[in-house]
Amino acid sequence: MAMLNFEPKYRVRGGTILGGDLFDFWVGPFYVGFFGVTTIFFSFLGTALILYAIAIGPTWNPFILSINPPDVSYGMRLAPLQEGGFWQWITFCAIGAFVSWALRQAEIARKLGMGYHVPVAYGVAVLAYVTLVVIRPALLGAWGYGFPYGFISHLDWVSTTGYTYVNFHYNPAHMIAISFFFTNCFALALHGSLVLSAANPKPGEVVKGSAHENTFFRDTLGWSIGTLGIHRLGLFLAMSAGFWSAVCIVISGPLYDGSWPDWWNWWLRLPIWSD
Ligand code: 07D
Ligand code: 07D
Repeated sequence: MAMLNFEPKYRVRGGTILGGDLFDFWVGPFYVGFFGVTTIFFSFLGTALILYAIAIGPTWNPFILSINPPDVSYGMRLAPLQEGGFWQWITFCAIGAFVSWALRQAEIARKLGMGYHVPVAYGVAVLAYVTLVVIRPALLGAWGYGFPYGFISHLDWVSTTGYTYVNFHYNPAHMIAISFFFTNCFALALHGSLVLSAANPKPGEVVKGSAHENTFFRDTLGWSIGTLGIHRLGLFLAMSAGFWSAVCIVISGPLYDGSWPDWWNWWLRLPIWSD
């Protein structure tokens, strides 16, 4: 596998988090490392379990197949494989693979002397997943509250869970999460379009840089967030979207199990306008 010209300089052994120099090597362009090995282990085992569970199940139809969590009557106990046990072991492997992947990112960042921004950002997605399949089910007392693994069945779960609280749009943390998702999309559209407009001109025209980009925004709005600033903002918006998503679902049930529209009655009861 050909190396890019800067790679030999950076691909040096040492600085691992775990495993010393045992797996401190590269296969083609991929760094292996201890956590690369655990990622492969958990993802292969998890995928094999998914395929086996589907194979002995009723259908391969992607619109119907679903690997379901155990019935709530099992509480937090282990269930037989075909009654939710597959879901439990697949969840175990998924968390093993996602955490291994985050640690592999951290190890590579450490070896290169970089910040840990990437694993921290990815960690928020993992937190959202763990909230859905471990933290909230544990707080409610049963694995059965986790979401099923199927293309359509997990959408049904979102819908059913949403309607359990009458109208999920009234969940204030859901509002905050959605606003962060929308703002994140808006920021990336502005950033992507700005960089392309400056750095990717028509053939024969001069490539422009951050001076042009900053001037564009200062001319338009009177202020530019700057080249580093836009990336800080993007990271903040994206992590906040995932974080508030985890909050919106973990409070639904464990903290508040009424109807979300009713939750807003405190607003109507404020002394300023209520008799
Ligand atoms: C583009 C990065 C690439 C990742 C992709 C996903 C798999 C699953 C499954 C063999 C943005 C790869 C998919 C490896 C293979 C089997 C059984 C990320 C990008 C392309 N969902 N969801 C999808 C997952 C939840 C919801 C699509 C995963 C929650 C809604 C895909 C998880 C809730 C809609 C998918 C997860 C929820 C989807 C596209 C985990 C709230 C859609 C995903 C591990 C978060 C959309 C048919 C995408 C769709 C969709 C995967 C969790 C809601 C199959 C892996 C329970 C409302 N989800 N999802 O582009 O078309 O993500 O569904 O938590 O409308 Mg989902
Ligand atoms: C959980 C994914 C983690 C993924 C990981 C990586 C692989 C490997 C390999 C590609 C969090 C997986 C990687 C498998 C792939 C290769 C090679 C991401 C996760 C670790 N909602 N709602 C949200 C909106 C309604 C409801 C979140 C909008 C209805 C419930 C977000 C609308 C009702 C839940 C959101 C809307 C309802 C949510 C999802 C509009 C249904 C949740 C994003 C416009 C009737 C979920 C933590 C997220 C949540 C959630 C948006 C409508 C119910 C803020 C825009 C009114 C029950 N909704 N929603 O969390 O918060 O991503 O989950 O109508 O549980 Mg909602």
